Amino acid sequence: MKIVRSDEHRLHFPAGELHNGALVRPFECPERVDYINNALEAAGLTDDIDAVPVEDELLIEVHDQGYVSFLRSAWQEWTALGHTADMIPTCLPARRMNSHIPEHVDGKLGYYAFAAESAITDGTWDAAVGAASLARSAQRAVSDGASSAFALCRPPGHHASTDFFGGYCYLNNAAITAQGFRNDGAERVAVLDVDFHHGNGTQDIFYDRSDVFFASLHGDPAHEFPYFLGYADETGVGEGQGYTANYPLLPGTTFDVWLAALDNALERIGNFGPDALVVSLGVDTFEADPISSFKLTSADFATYGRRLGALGLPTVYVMEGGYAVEEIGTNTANVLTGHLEG
Ligand code: 5XA
Ligand code: ZN
Repeated sequence: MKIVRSDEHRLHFPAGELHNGALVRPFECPERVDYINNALEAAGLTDDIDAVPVEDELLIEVHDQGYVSFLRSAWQEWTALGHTADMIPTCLPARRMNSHIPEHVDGKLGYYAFAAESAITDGTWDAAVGAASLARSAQRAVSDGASSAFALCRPPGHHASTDFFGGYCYLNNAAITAQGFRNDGAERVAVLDVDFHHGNGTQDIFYDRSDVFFASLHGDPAHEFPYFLGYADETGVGEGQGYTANYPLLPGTTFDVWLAALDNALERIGNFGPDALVVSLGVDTFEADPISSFKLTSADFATYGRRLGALGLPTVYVMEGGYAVEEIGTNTANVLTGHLEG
């Protein structure tokens, strides 16, 4: 399995995250990557390849041009006003309030956000493009013949849609991977999202398309972030009708229930017949994750990794969430080694 990683992620580390009404140290922190790197080393997953920069053309195939321009220049616009603290959106459009894009940077910040826990800092754009570049590089390696690759993306991406950020996500690395596969010749691509949280951004980006099948297993949005998308009755629209499959699962879900949902999703993916698979790999389904509620053990990650590997599809794993930092490496490496055994 090819591994793609870099240090650019360190450029992004907001001073605080709004969590349960308090400004706390962000759960999505740089040492997550350190723990994963250590575990990859211990597991012998060291077949590294160099990253190449993601093309602007691909970014704006997946994302809105105005949104990308905003992210690129947000920090400069903000600091030009004399602000020194991180950018946290405080005025977001509610129903019937988004017909105009404001000119003031604070207004644009709210317009392009859907959640307020995710700040923009000096290094956010460079780190986000760095993560997207890892995803694109992993996909290129697989399109060029590698059987599988892992992109150690940080910040994660699956909550970012065409034109909004939130849930620690700015650019949608999994969507960039899927679109990259399409551009490099794959007719059909499946995206499987196994993060604890619904991949609302990825779903939204491909919702009206029949060339990208999206399946997600996640905490029921009636009870869990991102609350407003990820319900079972969301199945696609227009050409995309039937190409989205959601498996909302109750808080406290154990591995047997989770695995039954996975098997159903894998059957749907098999019927779709993809040329490539993108896995949004969040390991916040772990029993000790501090912001999630599923009950998977470390051994369970290897079990389901074997199921994914047994599909025999060209596969790119894209890192998403996981906040039990001392176990994040083991859990991630377990999926990847499971895949290679599968
Ligand atoms: O997959 N998404 C996450 O892990 C981020 C959840 C943020 C909740 N405020
Ligand atoms: Zn998550």
